[in-house]
Amino acid sequence: MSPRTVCLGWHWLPYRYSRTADDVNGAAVARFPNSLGDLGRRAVAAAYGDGAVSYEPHVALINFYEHEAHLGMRQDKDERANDPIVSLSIGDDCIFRFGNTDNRGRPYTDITLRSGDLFAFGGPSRFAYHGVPRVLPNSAPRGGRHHTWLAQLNASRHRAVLAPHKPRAAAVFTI
Ligand SMILES: O=C(O)CCC(=O)C(=O)O
Repeated sequence: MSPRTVCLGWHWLPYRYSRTADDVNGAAVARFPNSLGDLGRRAVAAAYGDGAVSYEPHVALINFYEHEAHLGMRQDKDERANDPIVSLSIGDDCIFRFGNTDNRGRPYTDITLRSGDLFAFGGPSRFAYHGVPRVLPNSAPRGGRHHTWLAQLNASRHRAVLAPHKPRAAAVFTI
């Protein structure tokens, strides 16, 4: 079972973004809130230093995972910017699999993300394959896992040069 996704700012369809939810009901996408942009900037500044204050995310993908939901290994390549991704977890713990930039398999690192954890990844790790093999049911009081994924869409069209080695560790911290 896949997570259910709602987008803010831009709607993500596999392989592209649009301003309307074309594969759902054609409705205009809800505004991306400034507060999430601020949170993303603080996260990127904490992970990468002061140079990150120009971070300007434009889209949030909010995933809701039922207990059985999982997300296969993927690379986030549909943005036009190579700026970091910021992930915020609320609710049940999950196993987040953070892989390499070459393929869906090993080497990867399994990290337990808990409610309130922020995870930022950019630089040589920006195009690392990643996924959620499982949620740990009932590890939070209300069940299920909400997850918000922030990305910057509008910088240049250049892709990051992918590092041929295992990505450097990204930052995980709790708010
Ligand atoms: O839910 C997560 O922690 C990962 C979400 C994700 O990788 C995505 O939406 O592309």
